[in-house]
Amino acid sequence: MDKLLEENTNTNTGNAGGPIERQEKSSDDNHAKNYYRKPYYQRRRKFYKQNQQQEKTQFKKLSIVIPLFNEEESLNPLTNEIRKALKQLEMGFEVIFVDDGSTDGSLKIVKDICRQDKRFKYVSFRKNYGKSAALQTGFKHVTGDVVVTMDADLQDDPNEIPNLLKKMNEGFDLVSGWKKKRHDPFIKKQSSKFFNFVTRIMSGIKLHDFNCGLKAYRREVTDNIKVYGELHRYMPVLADWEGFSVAEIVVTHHPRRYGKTKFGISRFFKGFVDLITVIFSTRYIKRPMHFFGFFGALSFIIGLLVNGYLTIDWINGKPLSNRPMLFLGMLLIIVGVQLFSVGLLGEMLVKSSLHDEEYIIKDKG
Ligand SMILES: Nc1nc2c(ncn2[C@@H]2O[C@H](COP(=O)(O)OP(=O)(O)O)[C@@H](O)[C@H]2O)c(=O)[nH]1
Ligand SMILES: [Mg+2]
Repeated sequence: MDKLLEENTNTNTGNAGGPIERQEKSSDDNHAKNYYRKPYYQRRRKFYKQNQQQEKTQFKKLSIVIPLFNEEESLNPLTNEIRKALKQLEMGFEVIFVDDGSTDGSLKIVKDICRQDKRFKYVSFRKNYGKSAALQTGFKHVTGDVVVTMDADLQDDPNEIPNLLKKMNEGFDLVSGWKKKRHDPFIKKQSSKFFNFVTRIMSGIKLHDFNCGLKAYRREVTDNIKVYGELHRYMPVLADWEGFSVAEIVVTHHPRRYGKTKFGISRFFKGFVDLITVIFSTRYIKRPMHFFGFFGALSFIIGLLVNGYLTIDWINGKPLSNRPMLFLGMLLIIVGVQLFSVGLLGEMLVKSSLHDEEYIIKDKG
């Protein structure tokens, strides 16, 4: 709060007392006196409120993308909660439901909602393609300049949306929710902790909760990031590595009210394979030689040293017939050469398929 206060005063240099003093003097003298009789914390609150108002205007339109799969009971309450939560937000919004081949009555309910309120839209897949596909398709249809994603199962709270946007106003490109107090089964909470720990270590990004459904993105982020497979878990990683700034805020999380979870342990482990994909595709896709070349050369050199040592022994008269190390040396040399060749091939592929538009340009003069 202090920071906000400071910023506000700074923007009004040349006006010794800051914006409030100027405003009071120019209006009513009595009012000004009363104003300064108010306790300091109340003045601060007014200051803060003014600041909030200013902050709200940074974005023009909000797009909410909601991927859903068999969530028929949750959809109507969710719609009402969103409407209620966004009333206080003085900006236009749209909601895009992405129905992913639901087999219950979800699609019908979504259609009804969209018919009654034109701010709600939907996209429906013929079959189930997965949450990442749904998000990617939702992102393609957004028209706002800020995009929020949330789950359809009422576990994410739409009242957190203004808080996400407030954090975005600080200049971040992606703000992720952190379900600090999480209402899910024990096994899920623990496996998720492990998943977050590994992702944190491997990606180097210091987030507590990578896989929170509730996230806010600048439109530029959703336009530029391709999410497929099960990569929706790694949106902050993908964004960070494309140079976007990422932050996290604590959000409330509710227990599941209706239906059941779609993410069991099996889907969870698929996520780890995806982590390797993410790391490789973001870090090394443009320079495969750095990965394959490094390990190839390392393996080749160790193999060469092992076999060199054996050769010296052989020259000194020790027979090689009972030296299993020989196989190790040969293996390391062969694997080394192969890895190196894969790196070279990769490098050739990158060179022949490089397009300018793959780099995200922030600004042009
Ligand atoms: N589009 C789409 N959404 C899905 C799929 N699986 C789950 N979801 C949605 O993703 C959100 C989170 O799923 P949920 O099962 O609650 O996962 P959990 O919160 O991790 O237990 C909910 O809105 C689901 O409807 C899917 O295959 N496709
Ligand atoms: Mg859920």
